[in-house]
Formats: sequence, structure tokens, C-alpha cells
Amino acid sequence: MYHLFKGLHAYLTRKDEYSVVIIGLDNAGKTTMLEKIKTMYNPTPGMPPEKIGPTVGQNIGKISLPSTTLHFFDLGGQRDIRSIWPKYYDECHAVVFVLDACDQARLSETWEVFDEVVNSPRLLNLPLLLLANKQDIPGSLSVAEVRESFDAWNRSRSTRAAEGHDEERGLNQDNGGANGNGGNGKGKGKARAEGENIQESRAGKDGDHSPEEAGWDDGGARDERLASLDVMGASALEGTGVREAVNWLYIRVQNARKIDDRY
Ligand SMILES: Nc1nc2c(ncn2[C@@H]2O[C@H](COP(=O)(O)OP(=O)(O)OP(=O)(O)O)[C@@H](O)[C@H]2O)c(=O)[nH]1
Ligand SMILES: [Mg+2]
Repeated sequence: MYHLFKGLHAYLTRKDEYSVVIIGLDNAGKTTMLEKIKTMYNPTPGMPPEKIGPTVGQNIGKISLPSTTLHFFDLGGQRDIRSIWPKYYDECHAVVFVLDACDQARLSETWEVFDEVVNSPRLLNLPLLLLANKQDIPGSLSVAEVRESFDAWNRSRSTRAAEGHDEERGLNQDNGGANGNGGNGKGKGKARAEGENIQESRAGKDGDHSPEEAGWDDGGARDERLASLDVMGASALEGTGVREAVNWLYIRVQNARKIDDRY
């Protein structure tokens, strides 16, 4: 009987566990955000901002919500450390990408890094939140401005990619002419083969991943992802927007689980 009650109690008090990775450039405020979340949700407060230094590796934290435990993995954002991020992708249920909304000088770098995250096939169906941090600093970009900045970067990226293709095609035609292939089918075949090489070299940047894993997806999935991208403003220092972000995670991980359960 005791075991029956113990089992029943364990079943009724069981919590679903989800892992959330927090990534973004160094100095974006990821650790400050995690420590603020701990302070707001746990009986023991997180580390005060003045004690936080750059993260080398990871910081972890967990919070308890109704029937749910969220485990956070705050990963270092310095350039050399970013290569560890993908190692967490398989095990996580949601991603928070934190950006420093007052560091306009690094926006382009931010978007390049964010774009790789968006393109990563292993994250394709996971909830992804773009958090525009440091809203307490006057002059920081608003949520609308952050979105506009990314859209503008994205448009110029597409233009660059199209120009690259045109240039490549021109080169191939030139080569084809020199080889006596002209603009015939062989020339086209060569262009395709070179395109495949480009895919591989992009993959090579990501270490031992296949081209697919490295995230070379310019198709509908990426567009869909971007169209439904959620951007929120926050101040990790003051705590504004933090509860909204946690609520967003809470709802989205459970919805994602329900969709998963259907298959
Ligand atoms: N004004 C303001 N400063 C912030 C905020 N969040 C973080 N900071 C400051 O930004 C600096 C970097 O914060 P961290 O939390 O260490 O940044 P990080 O993203 O974890 O950086 P790495 O660990 O190097 O990847 C610190 O000086 C923080 O006090 C914020 O919301 N507002
Ligand atoms: Mg940190």
C-alpha cells in the first residue's frame, strides 16, 4: 500500500523537465539574465551583477514552475567559445538568443551569428526567442528597431548572395568559354558542382558537421522561422521583461512537447 501511495504521489507531483540554452555575443548580458531569473524565481538569489565576469564555458541554473522545471544553460559568447554552442542543441527544448540592444557597432556581427543559429537544422522546430537586452540604457534599440535591423541585414544578405551567384555564373561562363564548353549543359553542370563545393566549405567551418547540419538552408523553413520569430525587450539588470520571457518559454516548451507527442 505504501508503495502504491508513494508511486501515486510521485506521479502527481512529477514535473516535466526542459532545457533552455541562452546564447548570444559576449557582453550581451546572458549571465546577468540567468542570475536575475534565479533571483526572481528561486528562494536563494542569484549572483549580483557586479560579481559576474565573462563566461568561459557554461553557467547553469534551474527554476521550478507549475508542473515544470526549466533548466538553463548560459553559454559563453566570446568568439572562440561559440563553437561549443552546437553541442547543446540536440538536448535543448528552447533557445534564448540575447543581444545587446545598445551596442550598435556589433549588430552586424550579432546578425551573422544569429543567422547561423536560425539556420541550424537541429534547432529548426524549437522555440527561439530573440531578447533585446539592456532596454534600461537610453538610446538602446526598441523591439521594433531590432526587428527592422535584422530584416535590413537579411535583405542585404540576400542581395549579396544573389550577386555572388551572378558573379559565379559569369566566371563559369568565362571558364566554359576557355574550355570550349561555351554556355552549354556542361558549363551548367560545372556551376552546380562548384555550388556543392561552396556548401561543403560552409559546412567545414562548423567542424565535423555535414553540410545539412551546418545549416545551409535558404529554403522555406528559414523564411517561415523568421516570419514567426518572437522578439522581446528586457533589462537583465533591472528585471523588466524577464517574467514575460520566462512565461514565453514556459508556454512554448509545453506547446512544442504537445506537438511532439502527437507524432
Ligand atoms: N545597463 C545594463 N547592463 C547590463 C544588462 N545586462 C547585462 N549588463 C552588463 O553587461 C555586461 C556583460 O554582462 P554579462 O552578463 O557578463 O554578459 P554575457 O552575455 O554573459 O557575456 P559572456 O559571458 O562574455 O558571453 C556587464 O557589465 C553587465 O552588468 C542590462 O540589462 N542593462
Ligand atoms: Mg556570461
